[in-house]
Amino acid sequence: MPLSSDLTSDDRIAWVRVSSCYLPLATPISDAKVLTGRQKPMTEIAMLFAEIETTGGHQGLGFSYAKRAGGPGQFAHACEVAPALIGEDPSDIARLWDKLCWAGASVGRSGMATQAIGAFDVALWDLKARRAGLSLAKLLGAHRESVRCYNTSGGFLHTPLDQLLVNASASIARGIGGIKLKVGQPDCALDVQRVSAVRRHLGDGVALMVDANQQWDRPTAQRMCRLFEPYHLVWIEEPLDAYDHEGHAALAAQFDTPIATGEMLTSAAEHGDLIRHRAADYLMPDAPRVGGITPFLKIAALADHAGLMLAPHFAMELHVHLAAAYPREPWVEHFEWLEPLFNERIEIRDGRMLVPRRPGLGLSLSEQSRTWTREVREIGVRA
Ligand code: SMN
Ligand code: MG
Repeated sequence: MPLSSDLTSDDRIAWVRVSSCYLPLATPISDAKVLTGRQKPMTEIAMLFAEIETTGGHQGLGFSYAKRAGGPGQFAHACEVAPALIGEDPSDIARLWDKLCWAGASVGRSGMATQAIGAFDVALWDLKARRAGLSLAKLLGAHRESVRCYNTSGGFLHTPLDQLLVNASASIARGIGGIKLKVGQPDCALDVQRVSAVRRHLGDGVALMVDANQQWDRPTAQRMCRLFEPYHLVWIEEPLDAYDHEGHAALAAQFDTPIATGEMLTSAAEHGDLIRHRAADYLMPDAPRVGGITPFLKIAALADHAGLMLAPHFAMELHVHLAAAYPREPWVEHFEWLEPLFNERIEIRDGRMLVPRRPGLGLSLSEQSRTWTREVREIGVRA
C-alpha cells in the first residue's frame, strides 16, 4: 500500500491574532505573599491569547498569562515576534519555538519573552492535535483517560476558617479529589489551626496539601514541616524561596511529607537545575510560565528520568492533557477562575478530571472573553 502523500506539507501559517484579555476575579485573592506584605491582593489575570490559522484552514488556540504585572509586556512581545510565523509550516513547532526565541533573544530565553512565545506554542500544538483529530493528550501519548485533581481556589488566606470548611466540603462533594490550603501567614499558629480544623472536618481519608508560597525562612520551614508531619499531607508546597534548591532538598531529605515546588520557574533550564538539586518530590511546572508545551515536555522528560512525581501548576484546561501523558500518576490543580473564558467545561467525578476527548485542547473562546479583551493585533491574511 503506497504511503499517502503528506496531506499537510503545503499548509502554511497565514494569519495570527494576538489578544490581551483581562479576566476579573470575583474576590481579591490573598496568599502568604500578600499577608507578608510582598504583594497586593490579586484582582484579575492578564490572559494572552494566540489564534493561528493556516492556508489550509487549520486553526489553533493557545494562551499564556501574567498575574499582577507583565500582561502588557507579554502582549507587546508577542506582537513583535508574531510576523516571524507567517508563511511557516505549522508542523515545525520546535523549530518555530527556537525561531521566535531568537527573534527576541536579547530579552532572554526565559520569563516574559518566552511566556509570550508560549501562547503561540500552545496554539501550534492545539492545531496539530485538531488536524490529527486527536485530543492533545492522545497526540502526546496518553497514559490515562482521567487525572487526580485537587482544589486550591477555596483555600486561600483571605477566606475565614468557617468558609474554608464549607469550600472544602463543597469541592469534595462535587467530585474533586483533594484540597490545598494556603499557609505561610505571619502567625504560624494560625496555619496549624486551619490545617488541623480542615483535617478534622474532612477526616483522614481526604488528600490534603498546603502551600506556603515561599514565605518561610529555613528555620521556620524546618519547624513547620515537623509540625505538619502528623497530618499526613500529600505535600508541602514552596516552603522556601522558589530558587532555594539546597533548602528544599534538605527538607525533602529530612521529612516524610513530600516537598512540591517549581511553579515560579520560567524555563526548562531552571527546572533542570531544581531537579539536579533533588529539590522536589513533586515537580510543579507551569507550561505557559516556562514558554509553552515544547519546554514543558522537556521538563516532564527530565522529571520522569529523575523519578519525580508531577503536579503542574494552575491552568487546568491545558495541564489536564499534559498530566495525562506523564508516566507516574500526577495531580492537576483545580481552579474555576478561567472557566468564563471558554465555552467548554472539564468533567470532574470520583476525585478525578476527565481528559477532554475533543480534538486539540478542546477549547473555544467565549463571547465573555471577547468583552474582557482590551487589545487585539492581527497579522497576516485569513484563508
Ligand atoms: C497560586 C495560584 C494562583 C494564584 C496565587 C497562587 C499558587 C498555587 O501558588 O500553587 O496555586
Ligand atoms: Mg503554589
